[in-house]
Amino acid sequence: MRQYLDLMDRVLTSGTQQMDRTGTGTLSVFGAQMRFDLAHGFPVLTTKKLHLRSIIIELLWFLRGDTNVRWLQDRKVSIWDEWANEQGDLGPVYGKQWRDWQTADGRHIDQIRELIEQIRTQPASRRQIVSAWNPGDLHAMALAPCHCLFQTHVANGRLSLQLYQRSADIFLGVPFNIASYALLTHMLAQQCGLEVGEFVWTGGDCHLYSNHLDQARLQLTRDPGPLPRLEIVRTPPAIDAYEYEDFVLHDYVAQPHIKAPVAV
Ligand code: THF
Repeated sequence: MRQYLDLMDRVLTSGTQQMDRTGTGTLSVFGAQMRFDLAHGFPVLTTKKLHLRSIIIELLWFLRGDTNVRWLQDRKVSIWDEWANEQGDLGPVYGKQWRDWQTADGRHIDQIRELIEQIRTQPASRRQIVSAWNPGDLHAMALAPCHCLFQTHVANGRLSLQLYQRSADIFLGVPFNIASYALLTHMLAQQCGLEVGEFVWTGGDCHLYSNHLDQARLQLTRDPGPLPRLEIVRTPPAIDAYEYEDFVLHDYVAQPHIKAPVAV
């Protein structure tokens, strides 16, 4: 995860000061890319302990097509609470767009089901895309999608995935987002009978919030360790049939957690 620390260092040393939507203030650079070969280990931070349980549960929640935080709260995951209304709703965010995108002429599109179908039947297709960025629905979302589009690619029996993240909270969110999409790549590959290839992360506005700078400097004093290995202990019958217990991370050794406040 040296690449992650390099990006963090680049934002700290060459970022420009910006006032952002949340009023916190950031240092920001535009445009960055990181590549992780998933065959070489699972890309989770070792320079700060990550709460992988929240990441797994959140991804299962997206794949359920769920956009209400109750299911997360029942499983003690609170990372979406700040944005929900009194009923727990977030509006038509990721889960809705992934599993039930509604068109103007009244059709419902399950992008994840169609993606898997396409990977299985047309692996050379260059249209393996899932978009959470639905301009007609943005006004009704509690938060516009940060990780807004991904594309998959099959070569030599390996499935790779590239994410475009328009807005990247480098200290808090990005470690979650990398682990989440790496996990999704493993699940899609398993469902399609493929090995995992690369996860490519592409960021738009990459920023460090002004109240994360000391934490970032502390993290930069630490050296990354070896990556853990992800095992999925069974092959569930469908992409939305995975359970938390199906995932086992072997040899995850990380340095102590570093606390930071989330900008809402
Ligand atoms: N808003 C902001 N400002 N940053 C984000 O990363 C972000 N997201 C999602 C939506 N809005 C965002 C929410 N994802 C944490 C992690 C991810 C989140 C929100 C919060 C967080 O507080 N992490 C702590 C505690 C972890 C835990 O409770 O399990 C951490 O130290 O990692 C990015 O998609």
